[in-house]
Amino acid sequence: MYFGKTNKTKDERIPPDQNVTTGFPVLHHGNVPYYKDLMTWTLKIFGAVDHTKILTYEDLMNLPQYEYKNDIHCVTGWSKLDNVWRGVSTQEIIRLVTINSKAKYVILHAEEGWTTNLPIEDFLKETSLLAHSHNGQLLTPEHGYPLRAVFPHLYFWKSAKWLRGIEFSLENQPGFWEKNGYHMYGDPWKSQRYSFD
Ligand SMILES: Nc1nc2c(c(=O)[nH]1)N[C@H]1C(S)=C(S)[C@@H](COP(=O)(O)O)O[C@H]1N2
Ligand SMILES: [Mo]
Repeated sequence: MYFGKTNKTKDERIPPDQNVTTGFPVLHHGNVPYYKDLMTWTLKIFGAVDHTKILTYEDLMNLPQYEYKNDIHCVTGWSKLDNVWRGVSTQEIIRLVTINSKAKYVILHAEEGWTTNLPIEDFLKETSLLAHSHNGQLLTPEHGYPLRAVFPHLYFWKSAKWLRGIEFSLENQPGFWEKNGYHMYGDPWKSQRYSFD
C-alpha cells in the first residue's frame, strides 16, 4: 500500500520557522542501542488493555506491511521532505488487544526509559506507522533500528526511536521532552514547541 500523495506546493509543506534539510540529522537524548540480533527484542503492548501482548520482531514482520511517503519536522527547526517509511500500521497493532474505552492517550516507551505521549486518535491516524525502514533501507541504529514510531503530523520528537512499549492510558502523562518544557501535543503547523505555546 502506498499513501502520501500531496497537491501542496513545497512552500505549503513547510510549517512556520522550519528550514528544509537534505541530510538526515540524528537527534536524541541518551545512548544508541546496537543490536547484534533480535532474539531477545520484544514490543510490549500494555496498560489500559484487556491483556498485555508481547510481540517478537518476527510477529511484527508477519503483520501486513505498509509504506507511506511524508515530511518530518523537528522542533529544532529542520524539516526533511519525502521520506518513505515502511512498517506496520498502528491500526494493525490495536487489533491485537481490546483497549479500555476510557483510555484516551498513548505513552510510547523506548530504550533507556525514554517516553513520549500522544492522544490515541493521533496514534491511530492513517499515516501513523511503526517503521523498520526508511527510503528502502532498514533503519540505521542511530535512526531507531529495529523499530521506531513515525507520526509525520506532529513534531518529530513524538516519533520514538528504539520503540519497546506501547502503553494505553486514561491520563495524558508527559514524556521525556514534555517534562522538559516541550508541548504536550506538538503540532508543527501551530508552532506548538514549548509548553507555553
Ligand atoms: N528514543 C528516543 N526517540 C527519539 C528521541 C529520543 O531522544 N529518544 N528524540 C526525538 C527527536 S527530538 C527527534 S527530532 C527525532 C530524531 O530522529 P532522527 O535522529 O532519526 O532524525 O527522534 C525522536 N525520537
Ligand atoms: Mo527533535
